[in-house]
Amino acid sequence: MTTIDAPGILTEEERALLPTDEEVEFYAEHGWYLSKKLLTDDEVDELLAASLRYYDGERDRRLPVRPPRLAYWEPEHGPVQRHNDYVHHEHDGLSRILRKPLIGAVAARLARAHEIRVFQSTLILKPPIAGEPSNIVPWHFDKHYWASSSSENMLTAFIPMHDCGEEMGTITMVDGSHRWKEIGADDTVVRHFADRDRSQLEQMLAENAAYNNAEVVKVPMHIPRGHMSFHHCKTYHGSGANVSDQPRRAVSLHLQDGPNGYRKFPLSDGTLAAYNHDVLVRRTPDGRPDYADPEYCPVIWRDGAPQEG
Ligand SMILES: O=C(O)CCC(=O)C(=O)O
Ligand SMILES: [Fe+2]
Repeated sequence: MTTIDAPGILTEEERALLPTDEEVEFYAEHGWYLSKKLLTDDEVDELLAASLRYYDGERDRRLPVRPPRLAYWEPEHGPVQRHNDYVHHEHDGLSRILRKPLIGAVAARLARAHEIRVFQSTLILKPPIAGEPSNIVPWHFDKHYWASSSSENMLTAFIPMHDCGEEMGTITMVDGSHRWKEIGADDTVVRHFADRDRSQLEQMLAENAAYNNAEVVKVPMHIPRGHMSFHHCKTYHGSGANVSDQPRRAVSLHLQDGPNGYRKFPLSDGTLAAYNHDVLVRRTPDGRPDYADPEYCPVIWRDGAPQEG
């Protein structure tokens, strides 16, 4: 039996792969963490194979409605950067690996949380086309588009399916930027980064750094196969061109800590910040979108208690 089939329980070997106290401190200070080898070679093979079947059109279920800001690459979009949201919901083969308890246990240590749930999962492919503009991911932090989430401790695991370095356009962190104070009330920051002007984002990064008397220190994550890179939801990150001769294949697994829930976040235009979940998930007893709906936001780790499912 693999531990994927025994959620909530880690083997002794897996416990050795958790971040140490020093590494948890490092994450708190720097806003990012390169993990140990959390996926076995077989699991990475399985993730890759599942992604190929997904791209061939395999689905175990589909979203009942199309949320307003869904990223959903289809073959007719051609050789641009591919983004597909909700793969943990639509594809059991991908979901099985992404819900590996060890990933949740690492996230729980970093976020100092007792419970970790999936918030979103995006299957990503950067085609090996050096000049492809859509391959460039402009500077952003993920909390920018999670304003309707109450938590400030959410985090993301970036999970490549191969060694991932600079030539592939690996994810790059702005060291310590999660501790910056943000300038100003411009709530255009809550718009998804894909909608934003690229030079505006580079400038926003520089201005925020200056405001914090900080230097912009960019750390490209060199991620060996089976390892993954974690970042805090307020850590600025982005990534560059894929100048290798192979596609850069990854999943961005966005995670929420147990207490996270929907909150009303009014924007300056009078509307409320929203997330795609809001048209999909069940309601809480007080009528809010339930970001703990197990259908879309499954628990992958709970301290000390074997979980359901
Ligand atoms: O694909 C990338 O390089 C960046 C992905 C990203 O923004 C994330 O994982 O939050
Ligand atoms: Fe991101």
